[in-house]
Amino acid sequence: MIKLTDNSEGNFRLLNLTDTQLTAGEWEEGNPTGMSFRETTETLIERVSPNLITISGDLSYAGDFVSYRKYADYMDSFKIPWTCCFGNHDNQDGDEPVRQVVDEYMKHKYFVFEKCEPSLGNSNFVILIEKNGKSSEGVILMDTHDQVPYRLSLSGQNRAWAGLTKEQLDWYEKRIEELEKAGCHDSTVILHIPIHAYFEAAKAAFRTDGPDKSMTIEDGDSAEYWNKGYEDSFGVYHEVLSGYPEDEGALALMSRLGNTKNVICGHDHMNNWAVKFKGVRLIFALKTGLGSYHEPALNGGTVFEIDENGVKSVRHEYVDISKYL
Ligand SMILES: [Mn+2]
Repeated sequence: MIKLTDNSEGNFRLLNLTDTQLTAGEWEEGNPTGMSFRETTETLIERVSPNLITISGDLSYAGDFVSYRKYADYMDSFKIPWTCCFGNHDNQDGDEPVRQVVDEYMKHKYFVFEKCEPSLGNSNFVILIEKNGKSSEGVILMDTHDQVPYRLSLSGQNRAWAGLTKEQLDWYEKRIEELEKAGCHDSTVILHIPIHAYFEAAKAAFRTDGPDKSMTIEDGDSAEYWNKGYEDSFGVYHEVLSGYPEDEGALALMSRLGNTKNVICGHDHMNNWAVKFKGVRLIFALKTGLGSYHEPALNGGTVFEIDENGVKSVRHEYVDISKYL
């Protein structure tokens, strides 16, 4: 467990970025995709003054070492602790290229990371935030891998998006025990591919049976848009959910242990809804920059305000990058 200490008066702010998917060429001067990412990141850092920046996967594409190195040099230049979990694109060529990236990143002064048992994947670790002498928040990063073989489904596919394994859920349970022992009763899980409960949460909170392209950000902010009991949700649902097709049991475990109150994932670039479901707020991170497929209005980052007792609030911070379109 890594500890981050903050003794300032205000909140500890965690800024999450996601699905930047930058190639080496997009880091070149004048490239609009790279510039949209940099302007978004710099605007958010100035606006939010984060104490920690997390990236919920898909930084680049496996094997694009030039891009990964430029990324780390860039993030380190802000002199703010930063970290990431890996997404399906980071993992798409197996473990070896990801491990090379980790070794390179660990040479960077502000990169916060702890290697894990290799069978769990490449990014499973905990950051404990200590605020004014109190263990206030556990930030648990977990690796959701890439794809796994899956029985032939009706759609004719024999692969599915991967998710958390049984071994990772056992690991998670032990980490929660450690957090509780340290006096920390609030945690946030950061991963790339949504856990299965997102499917159930969408069914419960939305009136539509699937994505609603006509839904606006303002609709999401309005209590009337949501089903009864889900009025404090926000964000939009513009894309069919993609995750492991069966329940891995993650939400049941989180609910039973009662420590994790927030889960944030990336992966779907055009969903950024946040729905509190069975005691846990399930959040799709707001995408950062124009890398890969995107909806230009859905750009920015997600901010967690944290005090001595854990996460007080979560919001998306939108940044206008229409000039790069
Ligand atoms: Mn992605």
